[in-house]
Amino acid sequence: MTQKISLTRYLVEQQRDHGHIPSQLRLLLEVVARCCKTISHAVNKGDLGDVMGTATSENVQGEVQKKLDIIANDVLIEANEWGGHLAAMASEEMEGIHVVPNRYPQGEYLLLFDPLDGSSNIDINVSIGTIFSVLKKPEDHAGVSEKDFLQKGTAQVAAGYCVYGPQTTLVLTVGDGVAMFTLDREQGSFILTNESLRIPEDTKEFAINMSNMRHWDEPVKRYIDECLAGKTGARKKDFNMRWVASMVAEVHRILSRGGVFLYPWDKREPEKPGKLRLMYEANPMAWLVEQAGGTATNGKQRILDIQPKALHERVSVILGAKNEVDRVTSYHAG
Ligand code: AHM
Ligand code: MG
Repeated sequence: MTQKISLTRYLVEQQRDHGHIPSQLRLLLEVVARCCKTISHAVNKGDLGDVMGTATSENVQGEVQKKLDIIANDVLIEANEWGGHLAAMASEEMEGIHVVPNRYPQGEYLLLFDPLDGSSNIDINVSIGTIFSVLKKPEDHAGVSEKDFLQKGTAQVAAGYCVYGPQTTLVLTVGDGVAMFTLDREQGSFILTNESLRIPEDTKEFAINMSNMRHWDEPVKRYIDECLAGKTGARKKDFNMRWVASMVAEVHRILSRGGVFLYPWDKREPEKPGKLRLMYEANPMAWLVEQAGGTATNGKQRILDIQPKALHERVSVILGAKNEVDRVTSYHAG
């Protein structure tokens, strides 16, 4: 029988072989994985638990929060406060940062997350997920502030997501490829199911919210028009389209079988650079995609090179198959 490799064993062996998962980072990743298990259980309860529906609050983006948004956020905050591995946390669901309380030791890492991405899918039993990004707190001063979080995506030391779908799957990078773990519910642990995910450079599958077509900018319109023209058009091949409305599920499909995903800037809210958030949605996903051989840009620039100016900053996102992303990006340059 092939031996099952648990997440813990994977992290220990990665440290032994390559030395890029120090013990505090390993603790952090194990705590996040444990949170994902707890969130997965809550999601699975559905109408049988008091988890469905809308809460009475709004988040900092002015979006109505779902009960599960709040539950997932609380799970991540509570589990990560006391371990001594973190200095502070930031979340899509909180306006400011959450500094580790004085009664606990302060660690050297910063954790950012979207506790439950794809909230509009919660009540209809479609895949949703948790996205996370880990940074190191700058060492040149004591204490921690929001400014310490404003680091480029290239500074991430770990990033990943957990998708709550037909299976619960954790996908992780620490800068040495992308590994995938599937939750074994009987054992209660994440088991390595793919140690090196790769995104083919070409694809015939794109993902974009087509209902926004009339708001798009010219380069995006040109790219999608060419895909839709199929075999007889400029691309000389037929394309397929998918839109789950959960970025986690979209990126998971791309890491599993290829494709390209776009949530571009559009004219609905021209003063905002896009819908998705740079620091806890785009950056972790961009790093995962690059680590799997894909590309991620905002149409003009590599996402990981963008200097964040604010915690909840938004960004235009084009990611996935290298040749497709390069093509859309070149249309913007033209
Ligand atoms: P959320 O973080 O509030 O769930 O919003 C992000 C989600 C992404 O997962 C997804 O790509 C997008 O919003 C879906 O947007 P749309 O409603 O245009 O389909
Ligand atoms: Mg989100």
